[in-house]
Amino acid sequence: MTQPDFNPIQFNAALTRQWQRFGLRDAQEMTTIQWWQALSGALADMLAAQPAPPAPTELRHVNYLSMEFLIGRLTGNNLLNLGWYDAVNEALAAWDISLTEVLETETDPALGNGGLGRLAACFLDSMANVGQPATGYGLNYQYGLFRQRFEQGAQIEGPDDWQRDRYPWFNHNAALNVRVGLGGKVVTVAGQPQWQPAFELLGEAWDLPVVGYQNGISQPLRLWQAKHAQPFNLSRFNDGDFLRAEQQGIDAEKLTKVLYPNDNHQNGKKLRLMQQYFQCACALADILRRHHRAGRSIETLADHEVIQLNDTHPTLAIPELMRLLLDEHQLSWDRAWQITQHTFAYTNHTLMPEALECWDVRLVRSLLPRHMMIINTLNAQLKTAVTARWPDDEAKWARLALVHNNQLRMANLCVTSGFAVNGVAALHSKLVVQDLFPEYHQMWPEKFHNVTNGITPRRWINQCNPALSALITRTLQKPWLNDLDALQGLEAFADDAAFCAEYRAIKQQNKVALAHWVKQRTGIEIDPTALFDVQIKRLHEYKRQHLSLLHIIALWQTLVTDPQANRTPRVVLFGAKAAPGYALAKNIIYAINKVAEVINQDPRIGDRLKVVFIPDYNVSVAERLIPAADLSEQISTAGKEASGTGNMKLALNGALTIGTLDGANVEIAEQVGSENIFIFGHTVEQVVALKADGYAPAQWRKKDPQLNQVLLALEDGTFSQGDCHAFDAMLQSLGPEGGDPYLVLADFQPYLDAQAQVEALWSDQEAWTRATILNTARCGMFSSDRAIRDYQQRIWQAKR
Ligand code: DL6
Repeated sequence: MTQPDFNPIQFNAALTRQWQRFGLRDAQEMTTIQWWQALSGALADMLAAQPAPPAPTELRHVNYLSMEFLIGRLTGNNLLNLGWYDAVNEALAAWDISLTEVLETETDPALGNGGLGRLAACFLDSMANVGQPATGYGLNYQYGLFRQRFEQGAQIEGPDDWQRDRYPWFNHNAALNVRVGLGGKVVTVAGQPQWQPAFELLGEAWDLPVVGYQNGISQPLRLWQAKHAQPFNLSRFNDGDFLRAEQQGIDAEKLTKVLYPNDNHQNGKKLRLMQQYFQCACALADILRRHHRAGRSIETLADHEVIQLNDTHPTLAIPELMRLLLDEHQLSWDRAWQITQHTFAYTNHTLMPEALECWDVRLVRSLLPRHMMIINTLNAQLKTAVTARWPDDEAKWARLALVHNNQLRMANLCVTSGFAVNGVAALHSKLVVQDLFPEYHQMWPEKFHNVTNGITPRRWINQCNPALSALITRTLQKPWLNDLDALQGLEAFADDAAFCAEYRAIKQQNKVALAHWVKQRTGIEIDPTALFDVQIKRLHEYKRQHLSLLHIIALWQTLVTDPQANRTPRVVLFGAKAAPGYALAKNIIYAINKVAEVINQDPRIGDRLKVVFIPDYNVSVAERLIPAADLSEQISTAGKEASGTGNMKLALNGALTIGTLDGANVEIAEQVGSENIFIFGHTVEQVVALKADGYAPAQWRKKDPQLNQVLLALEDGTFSQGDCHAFDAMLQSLGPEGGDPYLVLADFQPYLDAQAQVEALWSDQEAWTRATILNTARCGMFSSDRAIRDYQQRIWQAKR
């Protein structure tokens, strides 16, 4: 099916209804923000009225459960996917309104922390695009990820009240309300356990449309919002206890108020567990409702529905489905277990021990007593299987148990209960098997898969880099946004002087545009002819933003001591938020900002080196930085980054990667060719060996005078007005006390050598441009359409 054409009459009518709702007499009276509200509301209405194409019945419906969906701005993206961008641009021009300006006023829904949430958004886009029937299930957080600003270099967090004004893309359908119980006890009724919750909440469904690329498909991202189940506790109200009656409602609404701002770290808060269960219970109720509405028996659930768990955060959907099948549908244990096992699939997104979720059993039991009973039975069942296979091996059971030392291990529950487990890049999937679940792999080898992540080319090149997109379309003369492998056709132009000149000119325009924006946003002037060196991702020690900082200081010291040094002018741009409770990460941000202050004001340096930390990094900021980047920093310690997806976005847009053999960098290197990427550093095996030999960072410092000089400058107050303790947290982690767990010092010299290779290639602009074109041409496999097809073939639609 194709997307219906834009209908200007319908659009005008829908738009008129919008400005009339604002109480205005004419469209001309709208402010720019009102234009965005009205335009988005009108488009949402038009979409809702569009007939849905019939869903392919042979495909299982994918229910994508994720606590995070980092969707970014919707209006421009939806206009492009609908194919209505130009027509709306013209329609608005008739009112003398600039569509670009209107789109700039849009809030950026930050309902996620980073990679995991953004991946979920890319996957929804691709499922709509390839015609995979799907519903995304998440939470409608009233406050998204905190807003970040810097005060004297330090990160300060503020609330992100993103839907203070009505969010026009939401469609609320009260008919989808769900009741969710919590707490209470389990009683026996007619010999069967029955849960009597202590209280109930209401789940309201707030849908956002996910629009396929010009194919007429729109599927929901259904975000649940908690409300009190009754407006008041009427008996208390009648007793005159008005405030306490109101309180009941206020507490319920707390549940979906905020997104927990942690990435790769779990902090075990009760409210978070309540959020997780609330999301799962709402989603499960909705899935079963849809299944029954289609006139299907509960027995056939797994034939029609698959539930993909985006990491372990929605694990409670497993015991919830078991509870529904056992207690509400009276299925036998064995049948309920069989259906459950055929329904769930689990994606692992991290190997970091601190991110592997475990919950205190007492807490789980107090909130979900029936679920805990079910989990205990599953644990006993698993113990029988494990002890049959490894008799008398207590250590094995200690690793494999679902419940151990009063801790409920969510990943173990996911692997045991689902039909598939996957990692998110080839290396990561290998380590998932090797380091995380070797015994489970021995028990059920057929469950384990790799699906390398991907990114949607609709947002990550077509929307964010329209000039490059247009050049590609003109050059290839065939559709490529739905078939990213077609980019290979660009290889033939890598030596075509006219094409190279155009490609380079587009990068240059994007850099000039970014430089203007950086000046507006930070007051810092940057030279658009310098090499733009970009590191954008969450702030985490394993991602090693501080390794880049050490390189910056080394560069500055070289330029100061040898003003004639022939070094490439460079602008280093960072974008990153640190979890508010992660003191060390915040100290790294502080250190970067303080170093930047000194370097940017050093008259000896001028434009040869500038450092900019862009505040409040989010999807929209990424859309500006990525098309303008020359160098993409992907420098995590090998074995720590599950995949990365920023690496794919940057390579697709013609930035060359400097990176370790980690996550999807490995596959990027295979695709683009070793001569078009700068790989450095210790490999996974070397990291393991170094640590086994008793890695001592002090020795690395001692044998490397340049490294010592760099660290001394951080220690002696050079960058902190004489304060020798300003960067203690970061420096201690790199020294004997902290033990440098991410091998920053061991990778320092290899990183500097790789940076020297970057400069050498940069000095030959033709060779550089050729390499960047080959990166674009060879990134086809990183389309999330390919990732979704892999999920379909290997997991969701695989023969059972
Ligand atoms: O798979 C998406 C994304 C990967 O690209 C990153 O490498 C990985 O760090 C990230 N993982 C998380 C983990 N959060 N939890 N749990 O965000 O997933």
